[in-house]
Amino acid sequence: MIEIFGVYRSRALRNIWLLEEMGLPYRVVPVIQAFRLPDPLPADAPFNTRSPEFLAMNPAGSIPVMRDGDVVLSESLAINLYLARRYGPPVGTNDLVESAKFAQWTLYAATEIEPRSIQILFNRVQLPPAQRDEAKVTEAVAALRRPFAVLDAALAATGHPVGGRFTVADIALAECVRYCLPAPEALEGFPRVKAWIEACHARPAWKKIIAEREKEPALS
Ligand SMILES: N[C@@H](CCC(=O)N[C@@H](CS)C(=O)NCC(=O)O)C(=O)O
Repeated sequence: MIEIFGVYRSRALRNIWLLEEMGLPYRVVPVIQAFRLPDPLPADAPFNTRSPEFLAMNPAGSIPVMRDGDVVLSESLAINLYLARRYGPPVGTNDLVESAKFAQWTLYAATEIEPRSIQILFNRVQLPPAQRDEAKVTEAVAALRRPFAVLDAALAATGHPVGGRFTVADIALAECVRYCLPAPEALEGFPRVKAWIEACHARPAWKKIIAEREKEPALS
């Protein structure tokens, strides 16, 4: 069975979402972020991103990690591209060109959207109020206008970025766009992006994993 090492309140959510959408059997092995523990190092600390056993799988010390038989991978988006190619349609693909398009949109999400949208998440939600900087939100909203215009145009034909159906590309983009939702103004002027992210979050697989996520203690 495919194993995802991580927690729902992390980028492991991208992998869990994909596995649910693909209907593949999997289990989540809880590995918590070290920064959430007072002391991650003692032998009796919960399994965390500084545990020697975890560092042996991913020396970078970050979740998620995936194990599928002999294949061990880190980097959430690389894991999803692997699963999409390995297990195929309809959420993945066996086709080389479609695979390349999945990679194109995944890299666009990771490089053009996530670095900005995560600033919104940090500065509107995750940082302690005294450390939040609203100027960083304003800057991120402005910087997202170009990538959101690109995505809005790409959604015009079929409502999806690739293949006219829900795929791994939707997951990569939706998980990076989600971080900007605490600033609704970021989506003003991009009606297709707004309708698309709402449709992504109306999917049964999403609702199921979010219910699991809610059971975990919130990040503070
Ligand atoms: N680019 C990596 C980022 C992984 C990452 O930053 N993971 C965070 C949780 S979302 C983490 O493990 N932080 C814990 C730590 O740094 O100790 C990916 O997409 O997998």
